[in-house]
Amino acid sequence: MAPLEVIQGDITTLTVDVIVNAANSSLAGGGGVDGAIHAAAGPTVLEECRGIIDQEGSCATGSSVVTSAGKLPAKWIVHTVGPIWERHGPADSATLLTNCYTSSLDAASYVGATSIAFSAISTGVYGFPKELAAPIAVSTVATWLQENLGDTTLQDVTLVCFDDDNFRVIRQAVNDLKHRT
Ligand code: AR6
Repeated sequence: MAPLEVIQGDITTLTVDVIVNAANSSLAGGGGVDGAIHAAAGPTVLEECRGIIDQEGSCATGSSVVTSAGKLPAKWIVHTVGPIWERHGPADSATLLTNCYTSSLDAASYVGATSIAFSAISTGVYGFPKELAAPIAVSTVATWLQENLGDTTLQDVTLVCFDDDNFRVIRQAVNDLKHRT
């Protein structure tokens, strides 16, 4: 199984094939990690996002699209649209967050990426409780890797935590998974 690593830091600085952005359904840019990624990547990425929206319409929650990464050290950005906790509620939010991780891994694998780094989707402005999002992120990635072993280019998956709380709960979720398997 590909190693699953947890680090604390700024996802825009990472030299990996794919970074995963916590986007919105109109791919219009925004605050949080989305704002940081677009600021560092430069205007070409936003232009690509506009082209995708013009062609395909707005992105469904849980889905992911790929663009180039502009001035970032990464090769591609996967933009995924996380659930809004207050709007979708606990059960649908859990399913939709699972879909975000799965569709991002599918997209990264499709373009032939060998490494991918995730931001903690929906755990900022979108209000998904971090302690509930962490085990979903970890178990979804672990399950996807098990199911796609031998069939994917992906070798390294990193969960990037910006804040201390996510770093704590995501490391805890990885430890819990290790003790269960
Ligand atoms: N590197 C890694 N993680 C980061 C960084 C960074 N540079 N900056 C923030 N985070 P959020 P959401 C973490 O709000 O909840 C945007 O406006 C942060 O600590 O960025 O999915 C979009 O346009 C948090 O844990 O994304 C959407 O409208 C995590 O990123 C909306 O916010 C996600 O927080 C999406 O909300």
